[in-house]
Amino acid sequence: MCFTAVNMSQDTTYRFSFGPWNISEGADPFGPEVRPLFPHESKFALYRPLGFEGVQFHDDDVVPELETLTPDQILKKTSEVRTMLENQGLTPEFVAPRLWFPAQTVDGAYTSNSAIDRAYAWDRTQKCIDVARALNCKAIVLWLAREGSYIRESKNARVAYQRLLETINQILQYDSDIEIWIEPKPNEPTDQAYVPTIGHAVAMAYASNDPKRVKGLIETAHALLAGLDASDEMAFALAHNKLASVHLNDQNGLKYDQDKNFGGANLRGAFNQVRVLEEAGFGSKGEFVGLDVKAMRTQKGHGVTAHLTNSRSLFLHLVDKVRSWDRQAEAQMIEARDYEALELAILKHLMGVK
Ligand code: GLO
Ligand code: MG
Repeated sequence: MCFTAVNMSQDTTYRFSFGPWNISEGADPFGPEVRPLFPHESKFALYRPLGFEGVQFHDDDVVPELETLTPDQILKKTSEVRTMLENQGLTPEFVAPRLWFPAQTVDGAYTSNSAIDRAYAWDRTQKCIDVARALNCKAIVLWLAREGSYIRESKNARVAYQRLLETINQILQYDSDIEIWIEPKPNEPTDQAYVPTIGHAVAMAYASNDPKRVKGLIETAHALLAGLDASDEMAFALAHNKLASVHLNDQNGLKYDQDKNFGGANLRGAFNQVRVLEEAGFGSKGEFVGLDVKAMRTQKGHGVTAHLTNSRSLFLHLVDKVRSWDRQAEAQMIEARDYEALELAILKHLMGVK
């Protein structure tokens, strides 16, 4: 295990990404869409003008209804999307198998109690990797949505973790280049999810047959739902060289996964995430700053994107705040162990008052 040396600050020009699901029509579990349909294919033309160059995909965002298609049909559709991305100057950041929709994954995918359903999950994962490779995309994301339980007694958690590790090793063997980025989340849709934190994900990486190809994607809201500080979670992954991407957003307390605008609930928490990323040189190896934000249902429009551009610009304002933060004064306050002064200085810096 090696910890990377501290790499204080940088002049990274950040590149941003999001997934097409972040432009939505406002449906929630209690009500239907409230905005006119904005077709998937029209979303890609918005990326560059909005300041984004990375696209995050689910497998069926690339190839709709991929289950009903032959391998040749899947490849044909994928190559059309690849050409479209090239024409638009966009990079596919990752492809994630959407393993939470199909009937076969009601009780989980890789950790389902049903061998037939686990076989389905593996088949779908292979298809997802094939799509990623054909898109020239180097990573798949595992958001382990239904790998967990509604009641503890329904599954053997030890066996479930073994099954997850077997799947990770199978993926590594199936494709000798692909990286696996695990996106931890502690709950929702299940009551208790396996791999709830980045610590669990990093442990899985080290236990795998090729640790350097297994990394993590940290979402702010998911860390907060686990009762943890998102910037500390990011710092942990960065210390292990395992932060492949982020899903920046925000969360107001312990409730459903809100995907609020970055900094919308806790500006200081957002500042600290940016500070940790900046200090570690995140982005300098081509990593994207990903956003996983949901537009408010109240927002009017057709193809609503203000939540994306606002979160991106908030991030960039906070980069300025990190870069203009007086490090000498900080060092003196830390040296004097005057954390009262340090806290006030940070709050005033964020408010822009002297
Ligand atoms: C849900 C997740 C989800 C994933 C996406 C990519 O809570 O955050 O949005 O990020 O499906 O795997
Ligand atoms: Mg996410």
